[in-house]
Amino acid sequence: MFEGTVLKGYSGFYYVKYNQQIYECSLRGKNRIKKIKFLPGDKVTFEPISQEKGVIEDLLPRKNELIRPPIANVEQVIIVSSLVNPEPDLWLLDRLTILALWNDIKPILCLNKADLSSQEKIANLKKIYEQAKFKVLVTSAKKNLGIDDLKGVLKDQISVVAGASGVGKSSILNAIQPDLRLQIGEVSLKLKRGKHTTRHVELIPLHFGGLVADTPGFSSLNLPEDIMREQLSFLFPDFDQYRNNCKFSTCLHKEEPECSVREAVQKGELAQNRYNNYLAFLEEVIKQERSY
Ligand SMILES: Nc1nc2c(ncn2[C@@H]2O[C@H](COP(=O)(O)OP(=O)(O)O)[C@@H](O)[C@H]2O)c(=O)[nH]1
Ligand SMILES: [Mg+2]
Ligand SMILES: [Zn+2]
Repeated sequence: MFEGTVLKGYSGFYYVKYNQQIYECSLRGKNRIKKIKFLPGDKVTFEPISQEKGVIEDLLPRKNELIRPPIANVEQVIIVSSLVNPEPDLWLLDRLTILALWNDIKPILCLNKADLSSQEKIANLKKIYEQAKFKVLVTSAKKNLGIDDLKGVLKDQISVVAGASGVGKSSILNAIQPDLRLQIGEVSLKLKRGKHTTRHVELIPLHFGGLVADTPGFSSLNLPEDIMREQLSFLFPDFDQYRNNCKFSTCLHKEEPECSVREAVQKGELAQNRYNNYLAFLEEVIKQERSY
């Protein structure tokens, strides 16, 4: 019996990676009967029946499970934003960091198209997000800058690449591994129209070790359903050093007196855009709580 990782499911088969080999696996009757759905990223035990075929035996426990894209055991999400064309969407960026942290996934920021950006802009964004304790990479897929750093981050991990359309997600992955030949510059009309096409999700093995999924982004950008208003600010790691100094332990950092977070924003110690997004998300969380 081998232990492998599911890369994708496709017309009734699952493709399971074990060492450098990929096995086309079918399911045992019991798994079919129980209607177990295996996801890319799942660890499974399987019985090889030839050099390239096998039968899946059991699903091993999942560390986490993303719904959109449907992938299990994701360790980190590479949140890609371009510095220019399109301009950084900090609302989306902050939202993706929240979704990642809530699912116990490490967010890593990748600021791409550095070849088109001023140094000030890069330094400014780096400062804001490093203060929030995120690792920030600066890349140019076009000029092959920062690609080795990104390889170092992806090595031996299960990663998902997320971010708006056109920021360079596929270009970056092609720069990392040219034989991937992912399509560049495509804007999916179907997705734009909001049709619920089940998009094919797969984990791609990297030559240097590690698996990565190129996705159109987290297509469902709803905030986590089960999050409570008091929990939100804990998903803003840059607030950590201030939060404990607020007068009220229940402070939501909104209108309460002697709020240390708000004071830090006023003094310019915390980024205004982070705080604005926090307030916007807080409103949403409160509305969501009420609807239950
Ligand atoms: N100047 C510049 N253009 C880039 C860079 N990375 C990607 N692009 C361009 O941005 C567009 C969108 O790239 P793509 O990889 O398809 O973005 P995706 O939608 O996030 O996968 C394409 O025209 C790319 O050639 C970069 O580092 N610098
Ligand atoms: Mg793409
Ligand atoms: Zn406060």
